[in-house]
Amino acid sequence: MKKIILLLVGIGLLFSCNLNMGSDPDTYEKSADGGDVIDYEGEYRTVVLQETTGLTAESTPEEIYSAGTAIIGAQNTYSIDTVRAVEIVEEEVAAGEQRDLLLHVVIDGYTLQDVQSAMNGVAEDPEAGIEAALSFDENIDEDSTVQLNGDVEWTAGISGSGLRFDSEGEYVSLPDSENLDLTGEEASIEVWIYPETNIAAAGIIHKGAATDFSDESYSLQYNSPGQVAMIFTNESGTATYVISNEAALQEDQWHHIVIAWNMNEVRMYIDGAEVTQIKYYQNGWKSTLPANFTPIRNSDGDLMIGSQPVSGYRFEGIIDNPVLYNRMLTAGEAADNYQALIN
Ligand SMILES: [Ca+2]
Ligand SMILES: [Ca+2]
Ligand SMILES: [Ca+2]
Repeated sequence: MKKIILLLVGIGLLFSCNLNMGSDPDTYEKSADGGDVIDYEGEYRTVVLQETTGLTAESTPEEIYSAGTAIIGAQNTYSIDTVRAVEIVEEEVAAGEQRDLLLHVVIDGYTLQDVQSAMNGVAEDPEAGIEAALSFDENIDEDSTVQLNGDVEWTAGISGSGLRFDSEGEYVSLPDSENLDLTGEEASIEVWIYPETNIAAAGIIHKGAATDFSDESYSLQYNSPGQVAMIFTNESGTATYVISNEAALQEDQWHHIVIAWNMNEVRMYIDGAEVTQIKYYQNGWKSTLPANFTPIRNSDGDLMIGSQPVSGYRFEGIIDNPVLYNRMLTAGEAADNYQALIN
């Protein structure tokens, strides 16, 4: 392998490079003319090996992302351009998923969330208040916690790819976890849907898997066909329906839905605009939101995307980018997130 040896002659240049490297100049060999010889590429290879020897098929997204960012840092320190960096990573790291992801971090600027999505099908981002985000942009590993049930198809989404549901028994499931419970004092659900046929009671994002709904804790779904509803089941097991009373969603186009709530209020945003005509149901129709609609009870049931757990209550069309937040999205965020992808 050809090595690049840089001869540093000028003191000023040497000084500035050593500053960049943060290393002790005495550790470098002396060249024939007395100047330091710094084997940038050798140093860089050492870092690549140090950062990647521990990586295995069992490594977490955090470990792989951390190695990737360390490799980028070393790339800058040793002035290795990206083309050369990729060659060196390919020479020093065995081929496989870990190397592919490292290269995505180095070349494509993958974030930790991107690596989580690629490995697990689901990402979290505590700083953004995101408990779970599913981009549906990567083929999901069979050993992922995200399971595709039935003949769910990959198709074009609102951003990258999405998933298409078109018959009974097709849904995505994730096992129960604290991230999915949304039992805190505020939360939001955001999702893009492209309905092809509006079906009454179509399940979009449903927490709970029991066919008698005994473990349902929340359900974003249709009420009548194309009529968006959110159902909260509180700790006493009482269900409150919050239903859009505006026109049904049009078929064969993308719609952005945000449901945001705290202990006192629920706000529903469709296609970036707040829904102002809402009706409520809790053991009968109510003119206002019942005060006891939350806290949401904690369910052990799976999260289901694309269907409720009974036949007939399935969504028909494409779903993309569902996100669960542990905070209320604002009206501005709902509008911005809609505008960011609709055109
Ligand atoms: Ca997507
Ligand atoms: Ca299908
Ligand atoms: Ca739970």
